[in-house]
Amino acid sequence: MHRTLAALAALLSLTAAPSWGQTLAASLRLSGPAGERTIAAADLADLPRRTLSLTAHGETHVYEGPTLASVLERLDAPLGQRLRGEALKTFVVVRAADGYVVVFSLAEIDPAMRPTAVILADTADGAPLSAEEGPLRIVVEGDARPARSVRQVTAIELRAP
Ligand SMILES: Nc1nc2c(c(=O)[nH]1)N[C@H]1C(S)=C(S)[C@@H](COP(=O)(O)O)O[C@H]1N2
Ligand SMILES: [Mo]
Repeated sequence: MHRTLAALAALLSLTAAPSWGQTLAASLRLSGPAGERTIAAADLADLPRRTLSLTAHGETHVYEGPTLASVLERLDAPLGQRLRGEALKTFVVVRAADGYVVVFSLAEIDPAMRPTAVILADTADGAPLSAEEGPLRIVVEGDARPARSVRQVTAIELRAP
């Protein structure tokens, strides 16, 4: 390709790839007993947000995003007073673009059950997450190691054994 054309193509591909916060550059697959759906940035925008700091490999950053509990409410997860009896076997599978998978029990995530939060972060230190890390990252408060803080989240599944 002609050099000028190649430069123009590169510029166009850059401008055609807006970040998560701007348009539907990425989406999240949510599934539960009622079925599966894909949600976009706009669907997360009005959920209650929290900030959490996470230290990994000697670096600490402040992440912000909707609580995972509020995202799971969109799947009609049995939280709060509904999280009793049979509902306590419910678990949450978080999948990432690189094949990494982490499981939480719903009880670990419910703010009515545990004092520590789990968020689905879309920013770090006030800026959208990088492609290596986001556009969405789980951040778990209170873990001694950051291993469950899943980068590049692609899917969240609500399941029971
Ligand atoms: N998608 C994905 N998320 C992941 C991992 C991974 O391999 N893939 N590794 C985990 C582990 S073991 C650690 S220690 C932290 C590292 O976070 P950092 O990349 O911000 O340093 O990410 C966690 N989240
Ligand atoms: Mo790790």
